Amino acid sequence: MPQAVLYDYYRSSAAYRVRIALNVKGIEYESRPVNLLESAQRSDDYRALNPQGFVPMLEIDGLRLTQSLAIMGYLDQRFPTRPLLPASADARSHVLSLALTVACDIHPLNNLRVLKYLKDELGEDQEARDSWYCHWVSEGLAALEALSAPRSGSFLFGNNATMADICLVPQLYNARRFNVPLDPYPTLLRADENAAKLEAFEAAHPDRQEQAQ
Ligand SMILES: N[C@@H](CCC(=O)N[C@@H](CS)C(=O)NCC(=O)O)C(=O)O
Repeated sequence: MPQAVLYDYYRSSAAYRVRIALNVKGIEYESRPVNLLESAQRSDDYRALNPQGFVPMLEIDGLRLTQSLAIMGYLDQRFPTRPLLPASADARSHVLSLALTVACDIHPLNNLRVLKYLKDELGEDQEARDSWYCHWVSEGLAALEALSAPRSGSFLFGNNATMADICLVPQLYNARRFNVPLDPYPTLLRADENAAKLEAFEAAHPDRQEQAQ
């Protein structure tokens, strides 16, 4: 097994994705906390490693990998057992489109730096910021529900957890923190409930991380 170091923050949903993927692959790793609330991601030391100033970043195989979906793609190719994506071109494209709906269309609008900009630069109050969050997350989750429902099973695609569920679970964790109503999304809730029964997902939960203690 390779030595792996994850630059991590327990409540970062992008880092949470990578924790799940590492667990699915059975890769032990050292979690190296980057405290986002203290802006450690913007420190010169961290930016020297990752100029974008984001977590997650994974050091593995002598490489320094960034972007959670690219990291998961690397892990999937390098450790093909327990695949994160289906084999057929059709199913693979479908699962990736679900994962990207979360990672590209929902998550970036609600990132810490965006919420901070609304507050610090545009002077938006808590109510306006919560409304922004709720609007974009709800719109995105509604799209994800509609896209995933026809081919869903216990999980977003069929009966095995995939990269789509790995993106979904952290996003729902985040949505609950902001009290976004989730009842309109039965497919998403079913997948989330089934994923919570899997050790790989459970062990990656923010509450289970040392930083949460
Ligand atoms: N597209 C990136 C997003 C990474 C990202 O947005 N990370 C957030 C935490 S979830 C972050 O580091 N934010 C720092 C900031 O907003 O200043 C990925 O999937 O890895």
